[in-house]
Amino acid sequence: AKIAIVGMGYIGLPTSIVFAEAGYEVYGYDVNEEVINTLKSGKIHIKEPDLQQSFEKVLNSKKLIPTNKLEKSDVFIICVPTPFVKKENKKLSDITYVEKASKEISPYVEKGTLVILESTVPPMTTDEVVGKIIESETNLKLNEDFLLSYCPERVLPGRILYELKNNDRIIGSSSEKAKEITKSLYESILTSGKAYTTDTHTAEMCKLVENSYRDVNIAFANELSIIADKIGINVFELIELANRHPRVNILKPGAGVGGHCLAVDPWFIVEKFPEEANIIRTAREINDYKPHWIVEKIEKEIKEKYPNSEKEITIGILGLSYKPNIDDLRESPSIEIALCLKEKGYNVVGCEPNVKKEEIKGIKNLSLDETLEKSDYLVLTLAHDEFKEHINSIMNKNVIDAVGVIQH
Ligand code: SAJ
Repeated sequence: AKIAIVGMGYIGLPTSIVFAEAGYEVYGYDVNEEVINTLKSGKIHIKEPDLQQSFEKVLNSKKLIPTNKLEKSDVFIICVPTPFVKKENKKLSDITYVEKASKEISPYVEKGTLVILESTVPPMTTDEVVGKIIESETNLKLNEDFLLSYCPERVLPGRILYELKNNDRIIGSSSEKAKEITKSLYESILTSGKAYTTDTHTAEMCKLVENSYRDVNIAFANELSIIADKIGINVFELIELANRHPRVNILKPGAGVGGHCLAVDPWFIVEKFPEEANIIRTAREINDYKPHWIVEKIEKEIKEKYPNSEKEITIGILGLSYKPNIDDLRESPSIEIALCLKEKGYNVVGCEPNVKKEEIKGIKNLSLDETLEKSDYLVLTLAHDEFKEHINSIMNKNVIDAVGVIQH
């Protein structure tokens, strides 16, 4: 069968590779000509372990064909990004790319074509938006003429190829036939993972619920960290001890929650159900507040310690990415802390060993040694391996440990 994958990003490209490896004739489509030219020249444009090698194989065997022209295909898989727009303190989904992709494929959708949406979307987008667009562009009827499924991606960057083959997949559709075909399609790329089918709305919610579940649980830990600080006890010790109970498993508090998933997806539920999604919204607010709480705490400590020269001191932020040992800076709470302190007039330097750039968002990115030398005050925002290895030199300074690396 012929498969066209729409969007050659972090999800679309690896997905095309695994379908090509499974023997399908795969067309990797993107509107961005530069991306397609890079791929045609044999190079991938994203950073992910083992991807280049696997890509070369399927490109050379002509199983995967990068293209910026769509054509007829048995299956279309939409893997375009869903950005967000900030409104007040909320984040609203922007499904323009999903809508555009639906329009773009419509001229090639025929009787019997299967369309699969993988992008993260608010509930009631698959049939109600994608389905409707294709219906109105083609005069074909959803389920009677063409088929449509939702099959959200669930992979962790850094482990994409492994997780594409080994994570279970959830497939939602309003047609039994679509469920069946989509299931066998994904089963052909799964090794230990299994494919489960359900209705469309359950599958859409499933993706959002997974990330909201984690976000809510981290918010609980972050709330505890603020309460523990008021009492004057160590939250990491508190959680370690509470987790000794057989049915308690509290996650780790930190500098806040970053990345393009946990810090965004829960808002897609709140957006549709503002009256009902209270825990989900509050969790987002707590996690978004955490970096600001850390800023308030540093300010207070510095004012007490250096009453006359507070703005002359330099604060070093240890870790600028969004989680340990990665180079991804999206929605990073550490950057929020750095920028906030800078705006308040402090000298701020950063240390992000996973990003080889001299400056990150206007913050100087120094080596650990330089940061230790220059800073009067440190905020340990991430448990990067390099920081753990040098924890003794870090402890010699005034330091706020937001992630519990320093043993209690
Ligand atoms: N964090 C904490 N405390 C913890 C765990 C995490 O503060 O105990 C913070 C991290 O430092 C980071 C943020 O949460 O700032 C998110 O990190 P993460 O490792 O929890 O998740 P992501 O955003 O890298 O990837 C998530 C994954 N979802 C789940 O684990 C439910 C991944 O499987 C999804 O595919 C991905 O979102 C996605 O694309 O949606």
